[in-house]
Amino acid sequence: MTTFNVQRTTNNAGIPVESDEHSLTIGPDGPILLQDHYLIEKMAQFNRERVPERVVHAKGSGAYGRFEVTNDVSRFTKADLFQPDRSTRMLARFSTVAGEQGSPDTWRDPRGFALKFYTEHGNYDLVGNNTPVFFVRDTIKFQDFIRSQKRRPDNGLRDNDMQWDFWTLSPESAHQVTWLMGDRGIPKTYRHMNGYGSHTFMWINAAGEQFWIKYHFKTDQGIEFLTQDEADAMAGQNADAHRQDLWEAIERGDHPSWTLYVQVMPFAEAAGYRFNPFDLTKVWPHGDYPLIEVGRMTLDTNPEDFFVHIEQAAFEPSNMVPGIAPSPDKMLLGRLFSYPDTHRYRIGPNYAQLPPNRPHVPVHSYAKDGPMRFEPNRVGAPYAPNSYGGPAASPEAYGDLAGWRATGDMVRQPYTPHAEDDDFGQPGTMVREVMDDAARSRLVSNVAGHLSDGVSAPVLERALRYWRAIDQQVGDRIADAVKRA
Ligand code: HDE
Repeated sequence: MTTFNVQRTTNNAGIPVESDEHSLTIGPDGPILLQDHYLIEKMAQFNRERVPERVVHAKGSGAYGRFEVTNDVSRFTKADLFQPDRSTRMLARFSTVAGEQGSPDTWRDPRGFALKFYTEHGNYDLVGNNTPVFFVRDTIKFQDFIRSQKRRPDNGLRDNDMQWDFWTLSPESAHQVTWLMGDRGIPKTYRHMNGYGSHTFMWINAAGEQFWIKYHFKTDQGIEFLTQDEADAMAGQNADAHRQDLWEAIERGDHPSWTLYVQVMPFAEAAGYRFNPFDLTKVWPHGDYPLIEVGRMTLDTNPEDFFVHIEQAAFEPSNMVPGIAPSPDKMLLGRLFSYPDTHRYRIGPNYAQLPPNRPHVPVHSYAKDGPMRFEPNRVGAPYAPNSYGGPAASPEAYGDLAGWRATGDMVRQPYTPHAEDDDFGQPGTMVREVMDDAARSRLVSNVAGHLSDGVSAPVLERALRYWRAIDQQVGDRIADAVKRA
């Protein structure tokens, strides 16, 4: 019997292969034979190596880690992962939004901050960004917004005119655009940015009481950013700078961490609050709802295989566990459908069985069959209810209240107005009170640079009005800078 002291190549069926280097031919110079099934397997497999890239957030990086509770918030939620002393394994993926797989990590863009917690009650996915707000407040505008950020159909180029055209025709974008054009629009690395759940969510405690909450993950590495010039230079030098930074930090044992805080609004206060607390273009002032510490997330393990664990990772805001529920945010409600749908298309209907997506608790689902299914359906009978010991639902895990009360006619309308709903108030405050002089000057220069590059006269005029509505002075300075450019 032969004993091997090195591992031997096999084909995908585990059969030893004859050669890694030579195709099967008639004589050394003759034609290649169809019966070289190993060669054919290699070529066919290669042709199928790519799955479609994510339509947004295509370029990303990720790692596994843990989430540890440091403060007792059980009075607000019964969610398993937030109970005192719990430690839960998790996966994080950070990304840019508009760029493709190979695009530079340092393009100005929001960054995705997608988290999957493998809790005792199944997977909890919190699919946020590094900003607490978003460009639009109704799901039906998202596809148009993204098309204005992506490439033109005719020449395949990105186009500042499309971006400003959409933004200035959608004034609800002002808060997110101000954020994007400021220092936070290009983090120094993925480790040096905060993460936000962005939407308002509902928490439910063991007594069935409901709360509205917002998540804030504050980086323990400190917030740092790149200037436009630094980012432009880095895009040429190392398009994967952020991917490399995250990987190398974890490899050398410098595990990045974030402290999680929540803002909590008592359920009944939402109705009378001065602006709509479910509007994704608004933040809740910390003076009204202070940050309450919850725990710490630490990334400690790089993926063994980037494609398997990061490319095939499927985050879905609809993965909520008992103790956590949606709010009436129209963006969140749309996302509950969109993500599982994109996963079925991108990586197949059985995506939940893939290593990064499968829960760490047993699955007793009646779902069965479909392409690439590899877990047997083990529920006794393929239907419910059944008399053969199949699993039964757990209404007690959720309590009587499924959500909130809603009545009214079927309409297509904006949210009911609140006293302070205006689109320019919060970005104005950000420009005047959060930014210092230097940050304001960088904002002016970033916006002027963008507006001086391919924006048509009518769109430019609207953009200057938009900035003057955010802040008259900043708007005037942008107008001057554009004139000088
Ligand atoms: Fe996403 N978004 N999104 N998004 N999003 C996707 O799902 C979508 C929104 C976010 O690392 C897609 O798996 C709609 C807000 C992250 O794998 C897609 C709306 C926030 C990621 C999708 C939004 C996000 C995605 C594309 C409007 C922050 C990357 C691939 C209601 C709170 C996740 C995929 C990862 C990815 C749809 C708006 C964050 C198409 C319809 C707001 C971090 O399903």
